[in-house]
Amino acid sequence: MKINKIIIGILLISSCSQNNSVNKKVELNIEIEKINDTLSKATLINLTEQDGKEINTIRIIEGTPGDVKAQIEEIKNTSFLNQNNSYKNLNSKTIEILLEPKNGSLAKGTVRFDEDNGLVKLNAIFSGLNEGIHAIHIHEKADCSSDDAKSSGGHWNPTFQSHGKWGDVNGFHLGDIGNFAVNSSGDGYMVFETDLWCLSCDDLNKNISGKAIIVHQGEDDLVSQPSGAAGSRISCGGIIY
Ligand SMILES: [Cu+2]
Ligand SMILES: [Zn+2]
Repeated sequence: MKINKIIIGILLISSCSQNNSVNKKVELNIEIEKINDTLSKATLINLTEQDGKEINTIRIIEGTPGDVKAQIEEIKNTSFLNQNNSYKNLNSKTIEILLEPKNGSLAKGTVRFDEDNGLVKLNAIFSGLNEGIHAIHIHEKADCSSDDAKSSGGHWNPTFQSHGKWGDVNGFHLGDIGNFAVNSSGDGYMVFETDLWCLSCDDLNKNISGKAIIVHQGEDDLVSQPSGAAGSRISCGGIIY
């Protein structure tokens, strides 16, 4: 019997935990084998890491190719939503992270990063915010565990510049993405791209993996030090690639 084995991908979910354990890591490896024209088999190996301990669970799914695919999709979606934070596709260097409300807010968001040819694109949508202008930054640590999100540290600033407007000749933090507008329904979006970032590369001055996206209650004035006087942190998500 001929078996075509295809490794379709790895799902990595990293969660800024809301309980005591920090940086819980979940990695889901999926292998799909075509047993014959009507039967497929998927092996799911789920690696979780909590408080330094690694736990492996293995699950086998067999059925028609359609069934197997549907079940995998469901598992991926459930993991993604429940574990709340990131989805990684190894092939396309894409990561999608969910921002969780902080400081008693209802502010949520989904931020997607795509890296291609040295360019990182950010596409983000937000909901549950107050109408108006809100700051968005990359902060130093992918740790959203505290209620005020201060666990994520200050602005990510590997090049030791002053806070400022992105691209300013007098300097700016590499986390100074800027501001976005929110409409009367509480929704907003942000599109941004730069070649000054990378997803999980060796250049510490570019690597945004391990940092956090923070959305603020107020507007970044692009001048005040050290962080633009943007007010409290209302939404947070760890960038774990
Ligand atoms: Cu900030
Ligand atoms: Zn800054």
